[in-house]
Amino acid sequence: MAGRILIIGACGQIGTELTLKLREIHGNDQVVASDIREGAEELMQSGPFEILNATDEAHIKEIVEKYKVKEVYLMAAMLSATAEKAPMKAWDLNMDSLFHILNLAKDGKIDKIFWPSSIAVFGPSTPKDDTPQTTIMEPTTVYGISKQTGERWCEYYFRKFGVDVRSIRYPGIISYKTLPGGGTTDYAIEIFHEAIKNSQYTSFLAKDAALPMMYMDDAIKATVDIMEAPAEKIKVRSSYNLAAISFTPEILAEEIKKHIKDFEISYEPDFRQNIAESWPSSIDDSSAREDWGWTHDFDLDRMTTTMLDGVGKTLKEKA
Ligand code: AKB
Repeated sequence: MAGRILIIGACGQIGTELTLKLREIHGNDQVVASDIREGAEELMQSGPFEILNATDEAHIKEIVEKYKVKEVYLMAAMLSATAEKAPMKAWDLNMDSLFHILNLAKDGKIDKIFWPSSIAVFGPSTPKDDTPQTTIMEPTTVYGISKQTGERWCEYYFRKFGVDVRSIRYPGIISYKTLPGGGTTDYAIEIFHEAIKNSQYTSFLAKDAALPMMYMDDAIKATVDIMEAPAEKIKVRSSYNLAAISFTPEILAEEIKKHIKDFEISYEPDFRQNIAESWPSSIDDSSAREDWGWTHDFDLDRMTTTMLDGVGKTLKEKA
C-alpha cells in the first residue's frame, strides 16, 4: 500500500480488533493507532500509537502528514446510551470528527475513508423486520441522528467531490477482548461475563427486545472486505445494511443455559429499552451481499460458544 493507515478511536471495542487485524494484513508499522487514551497492551506494543482527540483537526492533519497516511478508519464516536446523557458533546464528537476526515480527503491529503454507521439510523416509523436498505429513517436518539446525518454527508462528499468513503451500518457487535462503552446492545456482552461469574444476569432490556447482532470477527471481516472491494462495486455511498444474527435477551439466555445449566436471567428494563424499541429487529442486507460479496460466519450457537470460551479465559487470566 502506498501510504499508511490511521485508525482514530483505535482503543475502543471495534477499533482494537480492527487495528490488530489491519496490522496483521499490512504490517505493524503501516498501521498507526490513535485514541484519546491508551488501550490494550497488545495494541500499544504492536505498532505506532498517538494520543489524539478526534475533534482536533490540526492534530489529525499533523499525524496524517507525519506518517504519510492515505487511509483513515474513523472509529471514535459516542454510542447510543452515553449520547443520550450528553447530547451536544455527542453531536460535536460524532460530526466534527467526520467533517475533519471528509475534508482531508476532499483536499487530496488522504485517498480513502472508512466511517461506521449503525442500525441506530432507523427509528420507530421504519419497518421493523427485514429492514430494507432504503426505507423511512426517523431516528429518535442523538446517536442515530448523528449517524443518519453523517451518512448524508458521506454520500454528498462522494457525489460532489469524489471522496472514496465507505460505510456499514453495524448492528450490536459482540466480543470479549475489549469491552464496549455506552451502547444499547451491550447487554449481549455483559450477560456472558455475569453468566460465568455469577450464573445470574439482570437485563436492562425486556425479554422480547429483538435486535440485530453480529460477532466481532464478522464485523472485522466486513470492514476489511468493504475497504478492499474495487470502488465500482461500492454502489451505496451512504452506508450499507449489514446483518448476521437477531435475537432477544430471552433467546440468548436459553442459548447460554445450554452450557451453564443453572444460569438465570431477570429483567429490569431502563431507558435503553426505549432506544431498543425504536430500532429494527432484523435487517435485510442483500445489497451488501450482492455488491461486494458480504457473508457472515457466526450464527447464534457459534457466537455463544466462542464468547463463553473467550470470556472464561479472560476472567481466569485476570483472577
Ligand atoms: C449501540 O448500541 O449504541 C451500538 C450500535 C448498535 O451502534 N452498539
